[in-house]
Amino acid sequence: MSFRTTPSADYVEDVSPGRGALPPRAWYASSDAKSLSLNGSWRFRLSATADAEDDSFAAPGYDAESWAEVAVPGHWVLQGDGAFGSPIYTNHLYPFPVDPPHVPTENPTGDHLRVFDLPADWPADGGAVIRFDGVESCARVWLNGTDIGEFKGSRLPHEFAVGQLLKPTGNVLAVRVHQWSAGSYLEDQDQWWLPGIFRDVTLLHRPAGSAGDFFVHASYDHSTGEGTLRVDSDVDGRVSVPALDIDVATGEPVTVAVEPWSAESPKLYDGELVTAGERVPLRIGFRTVVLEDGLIKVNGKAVLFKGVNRHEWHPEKGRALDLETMREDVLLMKRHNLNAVRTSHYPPHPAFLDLCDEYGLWVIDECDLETHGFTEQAWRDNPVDDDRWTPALLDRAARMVERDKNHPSIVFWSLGNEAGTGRGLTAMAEWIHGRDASRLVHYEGDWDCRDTDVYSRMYASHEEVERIGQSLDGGTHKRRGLPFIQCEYGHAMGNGPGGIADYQQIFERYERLQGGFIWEWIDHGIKHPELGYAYGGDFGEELHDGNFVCDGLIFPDRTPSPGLVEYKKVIEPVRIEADGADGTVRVTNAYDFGDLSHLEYEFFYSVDGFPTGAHTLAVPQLAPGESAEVKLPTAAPDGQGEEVLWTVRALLAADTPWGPKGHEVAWGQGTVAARTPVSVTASQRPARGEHLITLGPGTFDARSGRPTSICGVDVTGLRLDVWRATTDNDEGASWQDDTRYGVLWRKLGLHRMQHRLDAVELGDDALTVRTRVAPAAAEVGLRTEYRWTSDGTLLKLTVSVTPEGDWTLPLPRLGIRFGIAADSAREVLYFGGSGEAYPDTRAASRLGQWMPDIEHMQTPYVRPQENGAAADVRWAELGGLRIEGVPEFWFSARPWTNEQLDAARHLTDLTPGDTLWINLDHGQHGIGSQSCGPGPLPQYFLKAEPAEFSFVFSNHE
Ligand code: IPT
Repeated sequence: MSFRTTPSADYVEDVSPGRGALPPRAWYASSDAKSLSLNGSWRFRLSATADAEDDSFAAPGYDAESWAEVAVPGHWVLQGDGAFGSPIYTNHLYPFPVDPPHVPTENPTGDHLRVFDLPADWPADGGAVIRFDGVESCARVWLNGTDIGEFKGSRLPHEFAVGQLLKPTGNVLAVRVHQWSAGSYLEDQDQWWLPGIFRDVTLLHRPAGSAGDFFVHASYDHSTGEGTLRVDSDVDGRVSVPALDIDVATGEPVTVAVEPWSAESPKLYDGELVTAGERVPLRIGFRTVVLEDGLIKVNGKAVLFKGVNRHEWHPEKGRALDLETMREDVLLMKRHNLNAVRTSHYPPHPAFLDLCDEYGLWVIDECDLETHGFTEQAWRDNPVDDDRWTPALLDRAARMVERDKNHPSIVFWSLGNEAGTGRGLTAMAEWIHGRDASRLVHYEGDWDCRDTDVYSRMYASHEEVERIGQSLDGGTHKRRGLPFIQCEYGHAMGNGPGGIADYQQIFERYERLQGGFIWEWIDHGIKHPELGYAYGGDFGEELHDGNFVCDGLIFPDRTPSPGLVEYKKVIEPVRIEADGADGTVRVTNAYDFGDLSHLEYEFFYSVDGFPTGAHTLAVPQLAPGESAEVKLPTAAPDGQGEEVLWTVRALLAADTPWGPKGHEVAWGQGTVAARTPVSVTASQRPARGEHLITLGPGTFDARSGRPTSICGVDVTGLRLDVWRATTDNDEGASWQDDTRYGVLWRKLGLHRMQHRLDAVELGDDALTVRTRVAPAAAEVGLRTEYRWTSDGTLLKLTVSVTPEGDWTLPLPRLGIRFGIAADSAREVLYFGGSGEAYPDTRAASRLGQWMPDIEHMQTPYVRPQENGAAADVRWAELGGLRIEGVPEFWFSARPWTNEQLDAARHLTDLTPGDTLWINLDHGQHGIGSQSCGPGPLPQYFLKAEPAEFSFVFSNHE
C-alpha cells in the first residue's frame, strides 16, 4: 500500500459525479441482512484548504488521538462552538467567485475518521456496502487504507462495495469532506451552506443472493376497484402480500381487489420480497397518477394540493434531522390539514418519505439541483445548459428516482429549482419519463413546459392565477393543455403570509388550478447563545441575505406561527358556513376522496363571547364536493342586548394515526343576534383646575389636553398612532421597487410623526383637543380631533381624522396608543378574534372571550416586527380598565413601544419596560406576501381617508 505525500484534490473541481460508487438503487431496510450504523462520534480535523494535509490519516495505525471529535450525522460548522468555522447564508448568490467549475483555494476540508469492529454475529460470507446518505458537498473515502472513491451530490445516497476490505476488528473508515466543489455550483439553494456528513453512514451486509434493486409497480384501476402489483427485481425472487393472498414471482403481475392509497386514506399493504439470500419488507400503496383531460388525476380524481415547501431544518442540528423531528413535521402538517409537501429543494432523508407514505401526504420529490446564482450573469455558463455537466445532472436524477421510486406518496419528480433552462434539464426529464412512466415531471423554471407535465409557477399574483384558471394566459400549445400549480406562493417570512384565503378561493373556482405550496415550512433560525436565533449576517458573513432564511409557517423550535393556524383554516377539508339568518349551517365536504365518517360535530351558542353549553350536531354523510344544510337543533338563548353567536366544530370522532379523538379539523361561526354597543350620554361638563382638567372619571393635562388618568388608572402618552414596526412583507423584496410600502412609509416619515397642538377646548359637555399629525418635510398631514365626553361613570373618546394634502400611500395603521403601568396588567380579557390577525390574515380569527397573558400576545418572529394584533375586538379589560370599541377595533399590547420593536434585530434586543403600550386600532394595512411576491390586495389597503371611531372606558374593578 502506498500513500501519496502530495495528494491531488483535482476531483474537487471535476464536473463528473464521482468515481467508485455503485449504481443507484432502491433504499430499503432489510429484514434479515445485518447492518451496522457508523453514526456516532468521529475523530475530526479541519484544514483550510482541500490539500493542506496528505492522505496518510487514512492508513491503518494512524494516531488521531489528538484530533477533535464531531457527531455524525452533523455539520462541523454547527459543532465545536465556532472552532470549526461558521455557517454562511445566501439566498441565491454564490459565496465564491463564479468561475465554474472552480472553487476557492480557501476550501474548508474536514477529515473524518472512525474505527469500528464488526459485530460478533457479522456473517463471514457475502459482501458488504458502505452507504452515505448525505455528505455536503464532496467526499473522498478510504477503508482500511484503500481509496474506494469520491462523490458529489450532497443530498443523495452513495454506496461503495467494501466486502473484500473488511476485517473483524479495527476497520478504519476515513472520509475527507470538502465544503466547496464543482457540485456546489449545482447546489445553490436558498439555505445555509453547511458542510459535513449530515446523514447516516451505514455498513450493510450483502448476503449471497440478496436483493439488489427492485421497483414496486402498484397501480389502481378506479373503474374496477382492482390493483395491479408487479415487482421488478434485479434478483429473482417471490413477492407476497398476505392480506391480499398474493404470492407471485418477481416480474409477474397480479391483479386483485384492493383499497387504494391516497393522502387522505393512506392504505399500505405489508408485503415481502424474498430472494435466495434476503427478505425485504415492502409497504405497498396502490395508486395511479395520470395526466388526463388537462388535469392531474390520482385514482381517477383530480386532486387539489394544499401543500407546503419543506426544507430539512433543526435549529441546532441544521439538516441532520432525527426521525422524531421528521415525524413531528409530518404530524404537524396532518394536524393542520395539509395534504401535500414539496421537498424543496432536494430529496429529503428517506425516512421522511416513509412517513409521508404512512400518514398520507402527496409528495413532489425534488432533485438536488439549483444554479440560481447564474441569474446574476443572465444565465451565461449555466451548468444545466452545458453538456459537460449533463452526466452529473443525470446522476442526480437517477440517484433520486432509484432511491425513492417505491414510495406511493410521490406523485411528481421535480428536476430541481431555479436553474433556468437548458439541455441538461431536458436530458433529466427524458431519462425520468423513460424510467418511471407512472409519475409526472415537475419543474418551475421552464414556463413553456417543454419538459414538464404541469404548468408550475411561483409567487404569481391572484390576478394572474385567476387568468390561468380561465385559460386566458396564452403560452405554448403544450402549456395550454396542462394543469396549473403554484409550487411556491404565500411567502411566510415574518408576519404573514397575507392573502392566502383569496388564493384558495381562486384555486377552488377553476378546475385547471390544482392548488399550491406555501413557501415555506420552517424558519431556518440557528440557535445562538446571545441572539436567540441567528440568521444571515450573524456569523459575520461577507455576503448574506439576512433574515430571508426565516420564512416559515413554524418557528425554528417548531411552534406553529399564526401563519400556519391561518393556513389550517383556509384549507380545511370541511366547510361550515352560515346559511341564511335563521341558524342554518351549510356543511360542505371539501375532501377529494373521502366522506366525513371520521368526524363528529359539536356546537354551542355564546353570549357576549362566552359559551353556553355544548351540544352535538348530526351532519349527514356527504360525498366529496357535496354539501348539506343543517338546522341547529336547539334554540338560541336570548342575549338581552349582548351578541349571540353559534360555533360549530368538526372533530375527529376517534383516534387516528396523526391526531387524537377530539382534534379539531374545521370550524365555522355565525351570528344570531348583534350586540347593542354601549352608549354614553354626554352629561358632564369639563372643569379646569390649575394643572388639570377633569371630566367625569377622567383627568387631563390642562396644557396638552392629554389624559393623565382614565377611570382611576394612570395613563401616559395617549395619541394618534399610524406607525407599525414594518413587517418583512411591508418592506418587500429588494428587486421590487415601486410598491414597497414599508420603505415608502419610512421615506415619508410616518415613523416620526409630529403632533402639533392646535386647541384644547372645554365645551358644555365635551373636552375637545385639536391637533395636526404630520411628518417633517412633508405637506401631508392628518387633522386629528380627540373629543372626550362622559356620563359621570363612563368616559368616551371619539377620534376624528381628516387627511390633508396629497396622500399617495396607504397608512400602516390608524388608531390610538397609550401606556399604563406594566405591573398592573399581566393578562388581558377580551371579546374578539382569537390569536394574531390582520385584514388579510384573519380567516382563523374566532370570536370569543379570550384571556391571554401579555407574553402570549407577542408573536416571536425571529426578526422582531409588527405582530400580535387581535381582530374584531368588542371590548377588552386590562390593568383595571375596560375598553369598549364603537365600532370593533384591533387590539395589541406590548411591554415596549412600536419604535423599540421597529429597531430590534433579534428578540433578545427587546426587554420589557415599566410601561405596557396599548394600541387600539381602527384600521390596519394588509400584510400581503411582498417579501417575495405580491403585496396585499387592494381591498386590504388602509387608505388615508376621513375616519371616526370611539372607545368607551370604564373601571372594571
Ligand atoms: C424562490 C426560491 O425558489 C426559494 O428557494 C426561496 O428562495 C424563495 O424564492 C424565497 O424565500 S425564488 C424567488 C426569488 C422567486
